[in-house]
Amino acid sequence: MSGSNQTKHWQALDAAHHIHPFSDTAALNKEGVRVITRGQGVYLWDSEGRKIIDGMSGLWCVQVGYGNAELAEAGYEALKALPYYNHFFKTSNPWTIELAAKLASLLPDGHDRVLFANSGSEANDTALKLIRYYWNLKGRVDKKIHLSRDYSYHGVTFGAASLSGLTPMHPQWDLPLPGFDKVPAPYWYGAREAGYGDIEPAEFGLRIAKKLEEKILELGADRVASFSAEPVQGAGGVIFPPATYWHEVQRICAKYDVLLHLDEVITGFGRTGEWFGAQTYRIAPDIMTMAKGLSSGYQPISAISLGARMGETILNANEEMVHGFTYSGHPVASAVALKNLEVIEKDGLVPRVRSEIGPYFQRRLRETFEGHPIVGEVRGIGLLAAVELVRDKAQRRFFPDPGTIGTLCRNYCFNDGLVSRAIRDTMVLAPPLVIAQGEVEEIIAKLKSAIDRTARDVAKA
Ligand code: PXG
Repeated sequence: MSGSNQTKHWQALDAAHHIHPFSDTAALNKEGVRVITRGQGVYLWDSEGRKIIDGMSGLWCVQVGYGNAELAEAGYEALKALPYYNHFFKTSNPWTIELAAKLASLLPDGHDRVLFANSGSEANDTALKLIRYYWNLKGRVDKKIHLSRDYSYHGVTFGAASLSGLTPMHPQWDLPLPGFDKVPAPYWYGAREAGYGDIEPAEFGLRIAKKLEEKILELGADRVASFSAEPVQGAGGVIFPPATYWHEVQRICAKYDVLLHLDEVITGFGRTGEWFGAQTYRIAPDIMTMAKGLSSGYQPISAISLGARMGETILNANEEMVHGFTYSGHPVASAVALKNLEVIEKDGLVPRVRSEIGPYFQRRLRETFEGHPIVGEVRGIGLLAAVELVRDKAQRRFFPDPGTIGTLCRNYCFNDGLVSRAIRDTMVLAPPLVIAQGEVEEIIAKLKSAIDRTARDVAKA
């Protein structure tokens, strides 16, 4: 079959049999999907042979880039030796044991114990269950409410979607479940439109943290089990908290005995220039969840780590913990994740993001876009960045009908061979940690061309 006929064949089969996540599949079927067949480094190729630069590391996960032979070989070796076994029957396997120990050496102080699952959503549901279990073991059986933030993304299973603050995730499924409540996000750029006036970031950080305290007092501290948050909010718009925020949030959680659950699914494994966002923002969580970059997305695997307080309580419960998946600590996924952590360490990817490519990426984005007439803000840290498109730069006013302009710009990027994400009207980048300077320049040039074309369309409208 010729390339083009092959593509049409796959598109027809996909349209006939495959329902896509977060898509209007019927509308997509009319357009035809793009079939991705190969990846190497920061590049992808589709079935028509078109080369695409991936500014998103897949879905914020391919830390070491595509086509890493060491990870592939580690997976193959484990597949040959032990393609499957579980941890239920008083058993373990070498790869999962080594992975747990390696993680414990990298995680924040006190996080010596981990459980495994297969996705970020499963990790977050597991975390919610462990939080409930902890309070039940402590006899604090009224502590049942899980707090989280507007614009947060924690996954799609019943618990994780209930925890998520992106409201479009709820109505189709009658969510959130009872026992979930939200507080505002520390989204400083949106503060003026949200009615906070001309507030400085430091003051805004404290004001938003105070909203958490007010919510705890409103519900009653004896009923609030936990506060869940991403160190930097990813899928909700790449929202970086003001410098004052995390210190105050931790003071409040400690004061009212509310467990702090940190969702490091996007921020983990070098994205912000430290192993974890917890280190970048000096956060000491009670429980942490991670996925994505744990295996660079090469295998589905996630983890939940317990700080000393939860770890000791749960370990000393003297009863069976009735939880676990068939694939918890899968040998092949563990082998690949372990090799991934070794590669990140051996190739110095975390210090590279902290002091070389991260600062370069951030500086070039600011130089290129800060003066642009439709760019309101360029924000970022490490290899995570957002370029917010706005109608009125001086007044920090957004475009009407959020998402329209962002989608237009995203389509220009895509047609020009750049994968970027539009979240409402914010263009988002999170490239692989192995990206070279020349590749950063390629992403920036393509994004600039897309934003210029978007600005021309806006001017014409
Ligand atoms: N927590 C965070 C912070 C995430 O970003 C999850 C949990 C859930 O992980 P799983 O593995 O269950 O998908 C995520 C996932 C997007 C996008 O469009 C983001 C995610 C997933 C899919 C799409 O930005 N993040």
